[in-house]
Amino acid sequence: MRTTVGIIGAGPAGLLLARLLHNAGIDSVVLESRDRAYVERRQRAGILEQGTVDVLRGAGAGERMDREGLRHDGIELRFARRHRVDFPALTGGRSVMVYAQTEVCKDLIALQLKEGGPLLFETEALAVEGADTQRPRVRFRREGVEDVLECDYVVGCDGYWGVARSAVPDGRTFERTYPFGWLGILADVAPSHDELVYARHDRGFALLSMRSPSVSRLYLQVPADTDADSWSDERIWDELERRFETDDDWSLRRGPITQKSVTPMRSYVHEPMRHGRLFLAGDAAHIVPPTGAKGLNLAVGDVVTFARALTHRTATGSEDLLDAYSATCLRRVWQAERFSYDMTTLLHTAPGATPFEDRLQLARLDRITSSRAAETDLAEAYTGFPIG
Ligand code: FAS
Ligand code: PHB
Repeated sequence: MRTTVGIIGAGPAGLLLARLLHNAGIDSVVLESRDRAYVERRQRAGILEQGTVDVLRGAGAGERMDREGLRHDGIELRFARRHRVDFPALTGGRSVMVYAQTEVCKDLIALQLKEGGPLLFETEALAVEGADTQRPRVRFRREGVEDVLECDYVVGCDGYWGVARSAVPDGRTFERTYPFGWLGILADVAPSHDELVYARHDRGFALLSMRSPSVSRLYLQVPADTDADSWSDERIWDELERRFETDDDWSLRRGPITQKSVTPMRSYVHEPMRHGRLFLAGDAAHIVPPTGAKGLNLAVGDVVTFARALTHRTATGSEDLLDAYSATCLRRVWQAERFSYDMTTLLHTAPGATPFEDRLQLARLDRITSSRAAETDLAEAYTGFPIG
């Protein structure tokens, strides 16, 4: 098999890249180890930055998002008091969209199968070979048979556990793991608030998010080694109620929990994001804790940067933007790592934290909610750093 761009992984990074290349008239083949149903059902991100919304619209993949997505102009920070952060007022009009990663993937898969290049599910990439040659190859297994995909470029969009990163020699990694995780639930109940609520509480962090006007998505900070099934539904609702408690008449609606799982928390960056004709994008190169809602949006930034660079090379013969790919992406990645780390340490109670550290957290929250400059910094970061 031969193509211009071999894409490993059909998560949001791989699927959007195939779409952007298709729109630029550049061939690609996507290899995905799981089946379609799994990829479309895998619960992950829920918030799209303004920039991501613009990219999906520009790629012709925004129709259902605009019909079913929920535009949000703010979030609430809740800590002993309630404070709304007004995004458009602080950022000159920017907002975010509540539209789940599952739905973004469904839309891109449907488009790819309708008008894009080959998208091969249940096809596992085994290795990337010859990345430092003009003809990199992806060795893969499909229906038990090994084969090779010959390419001009390979883009590893295969997530943190994928194979592409191991084909980048002498990389440097930067990592921070957190002694807690998120117990996340999906519940068939109307969200108890019309915007996301980030709650800092002495008992731990809690997040109220949503998937639609009838489906809530909520998260609780729990010890990293927590087994989701060890928490009864009642205990989850009781704990959420305590962490979101206010001194006004706000109340949390309860409903049937349809899914629960624990997500570990990690900050991770691999440098460089390129080796020869192999490029890394998304979680294959970097992981952020979900507190800043940046994971999916960073992946979008990487593939937009790659598609622009290859389109530029195809049109002009210049490798400049391809050569700048890693540095361009890493500048944005480190800003998102910083913001996600700040939000995580601001809102989670670390085991063994001293009363002094608790006071510092509250002082930081007091500063953000009483200084326009500090609040603007958060609003700009949350609605998204510029791509490329
Ligand atoms: P993905 O991991 O989404 O996709 C990689 C794809 O590559 C997968 O489909 C995988 O099956 C495939 N693959 C792997 N190895 C392969 C191989 N050898 N051959 C072929 N295919 C292969 N972000 C938020 O903002 N909010 C959240 O609440 C949130 N929750 C998350 C929960 C979890 C458990 C995880 C892991 C991440 C979460 N994230 C969240 C971050 C998430 O949104 C990621 O940033 C996003 O999925 C990154 O997209 P991709 O880079 O495309 O990687
Ligand atoms: C989600 O809706 O899944 C979500 C929203 C905001 C976050 C993390 C997750 O910061």
